[in-house]
Amino acid sequence: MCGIVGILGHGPVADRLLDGLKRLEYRGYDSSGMCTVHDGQFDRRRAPGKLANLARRLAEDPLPGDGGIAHTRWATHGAPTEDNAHPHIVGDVVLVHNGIIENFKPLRDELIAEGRQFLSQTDTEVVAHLVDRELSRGFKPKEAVANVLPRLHGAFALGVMFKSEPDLLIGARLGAPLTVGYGDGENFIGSDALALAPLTQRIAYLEEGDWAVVTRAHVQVYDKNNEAVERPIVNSGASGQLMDKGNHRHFMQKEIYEQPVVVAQTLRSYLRPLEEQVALPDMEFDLAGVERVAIVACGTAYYVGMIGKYWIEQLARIPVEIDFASEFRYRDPVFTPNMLGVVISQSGETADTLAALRHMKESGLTTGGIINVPTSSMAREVDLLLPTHAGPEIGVASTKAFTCQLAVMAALAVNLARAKGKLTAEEEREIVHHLREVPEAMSHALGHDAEIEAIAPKIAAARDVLYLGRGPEYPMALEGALKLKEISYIHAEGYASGEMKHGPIALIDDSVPLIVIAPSGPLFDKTVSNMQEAQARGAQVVLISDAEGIAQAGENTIATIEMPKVHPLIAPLVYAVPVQLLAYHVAVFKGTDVDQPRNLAKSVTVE
Ligand code: HGA
Repeated sequence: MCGIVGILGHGPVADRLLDGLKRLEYRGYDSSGMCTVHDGQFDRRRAPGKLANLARRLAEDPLPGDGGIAHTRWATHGAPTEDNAHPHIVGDVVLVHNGIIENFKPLRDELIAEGRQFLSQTDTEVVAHLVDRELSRGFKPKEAVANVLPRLHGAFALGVMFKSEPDLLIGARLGAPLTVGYGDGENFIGSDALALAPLTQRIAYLEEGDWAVVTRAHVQVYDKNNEAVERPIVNSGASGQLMDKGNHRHFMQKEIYEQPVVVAQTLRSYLRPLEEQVALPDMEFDLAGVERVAIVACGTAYYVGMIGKYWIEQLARIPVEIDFASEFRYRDPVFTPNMLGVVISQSGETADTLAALRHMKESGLTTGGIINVPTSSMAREVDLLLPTHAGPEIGVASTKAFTCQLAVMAALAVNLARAKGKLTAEEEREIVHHLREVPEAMSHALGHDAEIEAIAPKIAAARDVLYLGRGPEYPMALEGALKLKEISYIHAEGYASGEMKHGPIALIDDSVPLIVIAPSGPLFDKTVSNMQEAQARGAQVVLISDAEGIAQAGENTIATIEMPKVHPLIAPLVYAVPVQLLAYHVAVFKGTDVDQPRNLAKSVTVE
């Protein structure tokens, strides 16, 4: 979600700022802007919509200056118009912001009462006014920012520059990520290391409450108490190449196709082939003592948590509760002794999940995190980091991060089961064997791409689509519905197949496609009965199953998608592939913006 880049450079910076914004594009945004400081002036270009609009404006009216800040905005306060786009200029101050200033209303009222005029509907503009007010009270830029930061409630990453001090760039973070990049006589700030990759590999990650005073020659970081602190400068290892789609039409398609490789990569770090065991990174606590697990996540990652509940309860016999991160704190959950808190997040920055993690830590829970970005806030704050190795995920709709999270969740479930004495060595060997089959089974599933593409037009015409599944395939049904909603804008719902007759069956007629996810196995017959109840009422069924299941129940469907026969434990990883491909092809058929669907952001850094 939204991105910040700031450069104090030698020579013009507009092209490099634009390149940095392109690298942050994957996060989702709905307007963008850039401002440089030169010859004692601010010079700004902003544009609603895609970065191409800003690029066009810059081409028509180039932006000189060797220092500046730039921003992609995902609107939270005020429509995505040019006036609301960042950077915001007030007097001597220009500012970009990611996050939400929760107390902006009283601050705005206070400033308006003093006669200040606002030019946007954003919460952000109050910050620019507050800093400007400190300047007009005689404070120097650095003191002005230091005075303002404690007044801001909520979450923010900020970049601030000053007309009167062109060699000064101040960055600050609280609840939203920000990094400082160290160059050769140039320095930078950016939302992540990817944004800065072509500029520098030398990165310092700001900690919560930190702010950094950056000049071309020097960087000084202060903590939330305004004490000067050192933050380690690390080699980011981020590629300077612009992410490319290879031979694929969209990043989402590329990422769906990468799954056999990245899931294998992820599993490799959790499987010990010689011992035929599943292992976790070293940890300072004993999983044998875990008596309850609380899983917290949002969106697609939440469905990983739901599948994790099936696996952990079944294998380790430990009760698991699962919450949407945005609900977790507010329902005032009951924590019991020896509870393990687990967060799941691709970016490791999702604001709700991060807040939930902190709540668990403050409540004394030991925490683990299944996270894709190892340098993220969550990765740094959990007691036990369980990394996924999906590589950067650019498509806004999560695909490969989802299946890698499932792979890690399986490893966690098996480790808990072993620690609790619920799994024999033989049983674990068998699970290792099945987990090692996943990449090949996923490749097999990808082999059905053309058939799935051929089904897409039948789904694309629908107004509503239902997905059904039972057991761990129920969360898969939810995930299928979410994928379709996200990228094709078709209303879709996932249901536990047995729940159909308790309500949604009323929706069924021959205009509502029903996608049934039903590998053959212990739950198959029951799911098929539910499917047939719907067929009796005209439902147009697409059955996703294996050869055995299709032979048994594939009649009277509008299409079947055949998956390899796999062990129930790994079925969610394999069945994710057709579910993703179906959503993808429907979206392509409809001509939507697959990689950056409307209104969505990749890493949701506001609560
Ligand atoms: N709240 C601010 C910034 C939102 C954001 O993080 N954008 O990416 C606004 O609405 O402008």
